[in-house]
Amino acid sequence: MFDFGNWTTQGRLSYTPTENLIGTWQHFACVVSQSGNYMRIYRNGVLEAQKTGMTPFTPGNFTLGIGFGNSGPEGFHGFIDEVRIWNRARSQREIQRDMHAVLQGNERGLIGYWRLDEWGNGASTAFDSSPSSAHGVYNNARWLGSTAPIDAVLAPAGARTFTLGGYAEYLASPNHLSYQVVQTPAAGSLNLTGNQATYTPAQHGVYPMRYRVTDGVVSSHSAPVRLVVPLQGDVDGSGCVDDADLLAVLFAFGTSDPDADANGDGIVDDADLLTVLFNFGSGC
Ligand SMILES: [Ca+2]
Ligand SMILES: [Ca+2]
Repeated sequence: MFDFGNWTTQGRLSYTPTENLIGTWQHFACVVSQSGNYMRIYRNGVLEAQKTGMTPFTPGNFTLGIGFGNSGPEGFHGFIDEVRIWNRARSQREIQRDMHAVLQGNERGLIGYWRLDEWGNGASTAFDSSPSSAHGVYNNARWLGSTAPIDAVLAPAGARTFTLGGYAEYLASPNHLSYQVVQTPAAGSLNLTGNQATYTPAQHGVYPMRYRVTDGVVSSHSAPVRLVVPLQGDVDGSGCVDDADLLAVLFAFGTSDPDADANGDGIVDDADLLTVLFNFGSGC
C-alpha cells in the first residue's frame, strides 16, 4: 500500500502495487499537476495509479523526512537511494529517461536531490546536490553498497563530469581508493581524476564503460556505466529526427511541454524548431 499527497484533504492518491516488491529495487515517481488537475504514481516508469483532482501545496516551513516517521514505528523498513524532488509535473518520457541516470543537479525544476552516497558509520550529512542545498542529517542509518540500477549518465551537450561510486566501510574518504577504467567507451573521450570522471561525447548513442575500485589490496568487481548521448532534435525519442519531431514542436509551440522542448530550457520556441531543422534526417 502506497500513499502520497495531502493527508488532511482529498488531495491524496493511494494504490497497492500489482506485485510483491520485497527484495527488489523499485523506482517510484509521484506526480501532481495543478494545471492538469491530476495525481499520478509511476512505478519503474509505468503509470500504475492516477486520479483527477489534487490539492495545491501551500508552502511553509516543514521538516522533510526520508524514510522517517515522527514516531519510530512509521520509519521505512527497507533501503532508499536517489531521492529527487521537482517543482513541476514531469512527463512519463522524462521519468523513463532519468530513472536510471545520475543527475547533474542543475536540471530544470530540480529542487531537491539526495544521492545518499555518503556511506559509512561516520557519515552524518545527507547532501542535497540541487540548488536548494537542503542538506539533511542521517539518523540511525544502516548502509549497504547500493545495487540500485542507477548506472546511466546523460551527456546531452559538451563534456559531462560525474562521480564514480564505490566505498570501503573502513575508509573515511573515497579519495583513499583508486579508480580504474577497465572498459573505455567506444566513442568520445573519458578522463579520470580520482573518482571524478569527465566524458566528452563525439556522437549520439549509448556507450557502455566499466570501472573498478581498489584500496591497493582488494579490488571490486567492475561496475558498468552507460554513457547516453541523446540525438539532438529527436524530441519524441524515436532515434530519428523527422517530420514527427517537427510536428511535436509545432503543436507545442509556445508551451512548456517537456516532450517538445528540444533544448530543455523550459519553453518550446524558435530555438527548438531550429534544433530539429538543423538535425533533420539524423539517425534515420
Ligand atoms: Ca524522432
Ligand atoms: Ca526550448
